[in-house]
Amino acid sequence: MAKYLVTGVAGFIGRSIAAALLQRGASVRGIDSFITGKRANLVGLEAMEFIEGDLADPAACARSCEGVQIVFHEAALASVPRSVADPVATNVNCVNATLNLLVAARAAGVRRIVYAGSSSAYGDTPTLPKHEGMLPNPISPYAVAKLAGEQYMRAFSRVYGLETVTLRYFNVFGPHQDPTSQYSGVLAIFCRKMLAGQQPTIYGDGEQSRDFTYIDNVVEANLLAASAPAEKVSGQAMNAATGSRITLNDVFTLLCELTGYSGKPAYAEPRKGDIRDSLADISLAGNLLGYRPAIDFREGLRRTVEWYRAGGGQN
Ligand code: UD2
Repeated sequence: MAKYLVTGVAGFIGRSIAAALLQRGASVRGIDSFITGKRANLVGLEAMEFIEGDLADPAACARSCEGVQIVFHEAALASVPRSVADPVATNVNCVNATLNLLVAARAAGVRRIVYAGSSSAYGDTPTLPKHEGMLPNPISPYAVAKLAGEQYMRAFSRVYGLETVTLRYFNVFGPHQDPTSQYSGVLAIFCRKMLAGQQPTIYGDGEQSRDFTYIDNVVEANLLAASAPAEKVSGQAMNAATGSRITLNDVFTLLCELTGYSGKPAYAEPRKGDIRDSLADISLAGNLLGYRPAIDFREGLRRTVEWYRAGGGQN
């Protein structure tokens, strides 16, 4: 059976992919630098070989790719506002790291890399839903960096014949997502705060919308992308999403129901680099991978709230 590498394995998406692979009896190696990953996320992954290392270091990339057939590249410095505050750090950890990994993967004879792209590539174009035929229009340093990684994937597929597949994730959420950083995803922050009876802050008027995607759907998309025929998928980028959207104000109302929070949200200035509306057309991943999101937003949110209520995400 193939050997897999998961980068960013101490992040919530990486750890979820690694857990699914281990469950299927696969041989898995993971790498993380703990810049944003959490050691607590490695609990349950003891069967995995773990390397503590940074992909900005080419030697760490070479070591992690040795003997590997398939890579899931989840490592990144996520967050639009973090990139606005420090665009160079985002570039180092998203662009340089991705290029180093590609070079090492090619040298090691890796067959395929499945790359964590981002819906931020579409930017603030008013057309909804967003489909892969649209011109990218990144408006934050983070979006530029994730898109650059995607373009490198495409180029390595064309030029070197390394199989690459980009999944453009749309606002992934679920158990194991860190709720403690100012740069955390909004649902993780809101779940933690509202369960603790604390007031969440909505940036802007709350009428911005997102196609929030439950983690299990994204894990499934990755497993499908790893095994789909190369002639169909190599060099391609496709949306990995739910295919429906909800405003932050409606998320807040739903979370009041699920958490028992009875206060009002605070409203603050909109964030720089934020986009207004996001909704994916998921037909390409449906056609090329057979991807269908099995868990809808409401069920995903219910499971997520239960995970935080049970004490998840405290460390
Ligand atoms: C972007 C990408 C997403 C992923 C992510 C990684 C888009 C549409 N999505 O997510 O696919 O790559 O970056 O970080 O580009 N907000 C509040 N209060 C808070 C926190 C956030 O109101 O306490 C708002 C925020 O201003 C935004 C929305 O919630 O309008 C979602 O923010 P986010 O940081 O969870 O994710 P986003 O959309 O920047």
